[in-house]
This record gives sequence, C-alpha cells and structure tokens, in this order.
Amino acid sequence: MVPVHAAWAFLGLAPLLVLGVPPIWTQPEQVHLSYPGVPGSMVVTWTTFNKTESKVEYGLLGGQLFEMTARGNATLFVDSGEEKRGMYIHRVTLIDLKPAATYVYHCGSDVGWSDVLSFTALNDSTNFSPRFALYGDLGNENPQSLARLQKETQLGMYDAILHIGDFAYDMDEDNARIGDEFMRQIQSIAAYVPYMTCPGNHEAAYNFSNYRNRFSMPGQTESLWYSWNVGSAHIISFSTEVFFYIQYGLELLFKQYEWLKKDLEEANRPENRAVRPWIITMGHRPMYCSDDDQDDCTRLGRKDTKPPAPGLEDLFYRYGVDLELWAHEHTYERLWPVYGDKVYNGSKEQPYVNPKGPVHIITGSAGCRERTDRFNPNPKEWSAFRSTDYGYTRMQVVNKTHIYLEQVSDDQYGRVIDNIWVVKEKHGFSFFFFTLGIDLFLAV
Ligand SMILES: *[C@@H]1O[C@H](CO)[C@@H](O)[C@H](O)[C@H]1NC(C)=O
Ligand SMILES: *[C@@H]1O[C@H](CO)[C@@H](O)[C@H](O)[C@H]1NC(C)=O
Ligand SMILES: *[C@@H]1O[C@H](CO)[C@@H](O)[C@H](O)[C@H]1NC(C)=O
Ligand SMILES: *[C@@H]1O[C@H](CO)[C@@H](O)[C@H](O)[C@H]1NC(C)=O
Ligand SMILES: *[C@@H]1O[C@H](CO)[C@@H](O)[C@H](O)[C@H]1NC(C)=O
Ligand SMILES: CC(=O)N[C@H]1CO[C@H](CO)[C@@H](O)[C@@H]1O
Ligand SMILES: [Fe+2]
Repeated sequence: MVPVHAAWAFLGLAPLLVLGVPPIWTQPEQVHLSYPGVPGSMVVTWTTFNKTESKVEYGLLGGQLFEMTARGNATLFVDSGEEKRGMYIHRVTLIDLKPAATYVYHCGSDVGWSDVLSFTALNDSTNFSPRFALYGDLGNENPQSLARLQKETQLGMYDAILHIGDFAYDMDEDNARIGDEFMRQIQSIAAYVPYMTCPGNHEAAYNFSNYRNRFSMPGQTESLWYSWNVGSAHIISFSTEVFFYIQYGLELLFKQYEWLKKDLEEANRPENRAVRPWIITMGHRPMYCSDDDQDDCTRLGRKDTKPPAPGLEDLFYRYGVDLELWAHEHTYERLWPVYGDKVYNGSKEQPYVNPKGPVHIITGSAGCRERTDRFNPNPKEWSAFRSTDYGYTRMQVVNKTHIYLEQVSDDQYGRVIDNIWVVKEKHGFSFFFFTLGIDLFLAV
C-alpha cells in the first residue's frame, strides 16, 4: 500500500507529468469582438497556431444552435522577436444581424472550436442609449479592475468597451507570449461586447506590429485611427503615438491629421450632426493632466505649446468636439471644460451645462505592473476631480442632449467616486464661438 503522504506527493507531481504534451495548435483562442461600423454587423477575431479555416457558427439566443455559418480569412502574423513566433489571426465578419438581438456563437473550424459565447448586436437607432466601460493601461500583471469588468460585462451592463491604449505590458514581450496571454485574459470581456481600441506607447515595439495585427478596428488603417457611430454619438479613435514615435514615419502624423479633419468635417455636416450631435474622441496620451510627470501632457498641440506638427486642440475645438477621453496617466482626472489652458464653464453653477469648450476625462488606472501614478500637488484651475484609486469609467450616451459619466473605484469595491452629467442643447463650433462671443462682449 502506498503511504498517504506518498500518494499526495504523487498527485502533486501530476501537473508536471503532462508538461511534455503540446497544446492543440488548431484550437481557437484569444477570441474578441469589434464593431466594423456597418449597422447589423460584428467582427469576430481569434488566434490559432496552425493554419485552419476561419468559420463562425451562430444563431439567435433561444433559436437553433449554430444555425448559420460565416466564413472569413486568416493572416499569418510573425512576431519580430528572436523566435519569430508565428500565429494565424482569423477574422470573420457577421452581417445582417438583427439590431439588439442576442446571438450565441462559437468560432474556429472543424479541427477545433472555441467555447460557446454570446453577444448582442448593437441597436442601430440614433435614439439608442449605449452604455460603455472605458479605461486605459490594463496589463497582464496586476490587472486589478479585470474581475469586476468581466462580471459586469457578462451581466450585460455594457454595449461596448473602449480600451484607450496600453495593453498587456507589453504585447511583444517574451516573443509575444505576453500578448497571447493578455488576449486570453480579456476574452471574458472582449468575446461578449465589441472591444474598441486605440494604440498607446506600450504597443510601440516593431512599429506597433502586435497592436496592428491582433485587433480588427473599422477602416483600412490597421486599427490605428478610425471612427464609428452608435446611438447619438460619433466616436473617433486615433493614435497620439504618431506625435511621439516619429521614427516610424512623420508622414503618419500628417496623414492622420488630414483624416481627422475630413472625418470631423463629415460628422459636422448639418444632416449628420442633427442625428449624431455628440462627437467623442479617444486617444491615449492626454492633452492635459496634473500628474507629476506633466511633460507628456502638452505635446499634442495645445494652444500654449509649439508642436512640430499641426496640433489637435484647435482642430477639435473648431469642429466642436464635445468630449475627449484619454488614459496613459495611471490615475483618474476630470477637467472643467477647457480650451487653450483656460476654463470655459457653461456657467459657474453648472459648468457642464452647455460647456463652452470640450470636456476632458483621463482614465488610465485599470491596473498594470507600473501601479498608479502620483499627482502634482498644485493642479491648475482646469482640474476638477482627481483620484489615484484603481478603477475605470462608465459612460452612457443617454440621448441627444445628455451624457452621463461616472468613475468606479476598484480599490473601494466598486464604489462610484465621481459622476457628472454633460448637457448640451446645441453642439458644434458655432455654438462654442457664439457663447464665447457673448462672454467677451459681456466682459467688455
Ligand atoms: C503547427 O504549429 C506549431 C506551433 O506553431 C508548429 O511548430 C508546427 O510546425 C505547425 N504544424 C503545421 C502542420 O503547420
Ligand atoms: C433600439 O433603441 C430604441 C431607443 O431606445 C428603442 O426604441 C428600440 O426599440 C430599440 N430597438 C430594438 C430592436 O430593440
Ligand atoms: C509603420 O507602420 C505604418 C502602418 O502600417 C506604416 O505606414 C509605416 O510605413 C511603418 N513605418 C515603418 C518605418 O516601417
Ligand atoms: C468652473 O466651475 C466650477 C464649479 O462650479 C468652479 O469651482 C470653478 O471655479 C469654475 N471655474 C471658472 C474659471 O469659472
Ligand atoms: C434626455 O435625457 C435626460 C436625462 O435622462 C432627460 O431629462 C431628458 O428629458 C431627455 N431628453 C429627451 C429629449 O428625451
Ligand atoms: C484574400 C482572401 O482570401 N479573401 C477571402 C476571405 O474570405 C472570404 C469568405 O470566405 C472569401 O470570399 C475571400 O476570397
Ligand atoms: Fe501610456
């Protein structure tokens, strides 16, 4: 008879005994969703390590399982690390989805399927009130907000997630195994709602190749900059990193600027702005912040700085951008409406009711190995609320005049530590300019 302690020792070794067995290289993993910008569609993206077909089998919740099949393609992504690890990134676009209907799906091929997952197609009405979770700077190690985000996403609290740059820390590390592990880690969020991204500085390795290859954002820019519509909002995602990594091409900075200008012009056409009055931007490195590493927060062309290229503050102001979402600083900070380093409250009593400049939110404290940042003890007058707690932001674009934002502290077990309503009866530059004109007139 084997003594009891020897049996335990044997069982303890059990995990080691399977170590030599290779994984199933045809098994899908790292499943995530994105919205390609066309009503009634959704893109499913995943990875296999051997080349396989790319299929999604799906059906309406409560209907016949896997009733429909959609096919797509896989691209070979070879990491630029020493091992030159290769993997196949599969992309399948589902079309003709019923707005607001819930679908059950799995992805893969006949040599390996993912778990059974589900999502709800976006409601394509401009009266829809989409709910978002948004954050930046979520890593593999110390991803403090992840469990709460997983549970809330699976409870159906969000219609989309915005990840405002800085993933994994860093996706290219350990020959991109950190990227794989991160994408596995977020599957429990990203396989259920569109996971919309923009690049951050932690994605810079090999010209952002992990970022460009792993995500599937709308448009033809390898996910670097794009825009999409949901409810009464037009959401623009862009790369602040073109201002910093000019070794990858200064022309990218100008290309993006021209694209932004065109996109904003289009969004401002009266017939478009009438149905989607909210213009919201997301980019990784903020234009303003009061963390003690302030140097990063002035280089996007604020009025009081001299950038090497056309700046974004004037552009966004001129086209009446309402809300600017940022991350990078591992803190949460809300600003009073601001332009050119000056506060433009709607009124002293109700600063966010008809604000006369864009509202900025910096939310980069989801959790990563770099922990949280510290604040400068003497913030400027535009700083309205600050927190160094780990957490993330919730946003609801309620209707054409009202947006609600709140900050969740994960340190405080999910307590809401800040909230505002941004109310706007009129949108656009002429509105900023007109009210500003009145202020100047009254000031004379
Ligand atoms: C399957 O993938 C593994 C790991 O990438 C690789 O070593 C192997 O050569 C591949 N086999 C085929 C048939 O592609
Ligand atoms: C989409 O949202 C609008 C506004 O809330 C609602 O009236 C409509 O019924 C929704 N559509 C579906 C298919 O649920
Ligand atoms: C970096 O990637 C972008 C996007 O694919 C590309 O346009 C640019 O030419 C690349 N830069 C270099 C130096 O390869
Ligand atoms: C903006 O509004 C807030 C809240 O009422 C107030 O504390 C702040 O002083 C105002 N700033 C300016 C410059 O009016
Ligand atoms: C928009 O939402 C706000 C907040 O719920 C509400 O007070 C307001 O009446 C709504 N406006 C319209 C036009 O429905
Ligand atoms: C480039 C390429 O292979 N495109 C294919 C992607 O998948 C669709 C759907 O199966 C095909 O029609 C395309 O030819
Ligand atoms: Fe960053």
